Amino acid sequence: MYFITIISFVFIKHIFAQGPGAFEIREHSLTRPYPSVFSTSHSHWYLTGNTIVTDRYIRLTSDIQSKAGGLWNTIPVSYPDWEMHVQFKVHGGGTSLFGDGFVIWYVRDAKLSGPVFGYADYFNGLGIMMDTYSNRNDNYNHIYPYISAVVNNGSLHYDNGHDGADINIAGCEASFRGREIDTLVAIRYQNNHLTVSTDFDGTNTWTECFSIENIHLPTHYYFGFSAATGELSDNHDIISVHTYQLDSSEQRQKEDRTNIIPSAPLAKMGETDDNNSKPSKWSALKIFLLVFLLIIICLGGIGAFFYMKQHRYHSSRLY
Ligand SMILES: [Ca+2]
Repeated sequence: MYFITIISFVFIKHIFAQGPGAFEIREHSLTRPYPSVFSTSHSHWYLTGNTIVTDRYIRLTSDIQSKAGGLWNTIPVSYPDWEMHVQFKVHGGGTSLFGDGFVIWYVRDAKLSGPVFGYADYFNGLGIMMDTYSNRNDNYNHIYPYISAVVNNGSLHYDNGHDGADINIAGCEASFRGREIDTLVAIRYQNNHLTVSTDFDGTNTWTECFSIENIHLPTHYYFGFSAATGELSDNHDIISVHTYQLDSSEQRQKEDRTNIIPSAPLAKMGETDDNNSKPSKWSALKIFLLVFLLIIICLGGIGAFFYMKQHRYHSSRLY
């Protein structure tokens, strides 16, 4: 069994390993067997809250109500462009009610706790929200689990009651919960371009979830993970983390990126409908305009017909 595990890890790593311009950063990665020490000055990883470690997984929360936990890297990221592959597992006893999900963070302040999936609200940085439960009662046109991105400069409130819908900048439906096979998510940040991809089918191929340009993130933030349960619960397990430094342009290497304020100037907050639902909105508007145009043309045609008839009647009376 142990042998199979090692083989599978080598396989995963081999398949997803990056090209010649990328190399794995050991300090920002975490694989089995996990280090025997966490949360010490010698460790690159720090545990918060209810997180527990076994030989098979790092469990941010167990399938128990009102738990919260975190897993935080202690070494800031000094390179501007990176890609992170996370193998995780979200599962539990609930069949229709479960929650709430977990978040992959790239933030200024590590190890904090709070109401946003166990992390602090009004955070500085990037959150990739792996949300398994919709807290909203109002209309929304995608199903959960749902992956979304939030870029925050410390001024935005993440409203759990609305799944952060008003500040999400991109998202996709993502059926990652309760899978028997490995579930993986990849986050790539290069040249201010953020791409999130998934592999939930064990095919060893990435499927793009979303890709957005003009995302500004500084260096020297921290990677981390957090999860929380409330009335609903689930096991939120991190299995492995592989982080790669990517090729950066000369300009990006030279510039001081430590003071960049996290921002997504071109992203439209709140427009996180997935690709399947966006066209339906537009097509509804298009259909309305088309019907409106047809009615105008019909009315015009009918008007012209009666005008012509009337004109002919008057004309015929002249003879
Ligand atoms: Ca939610």
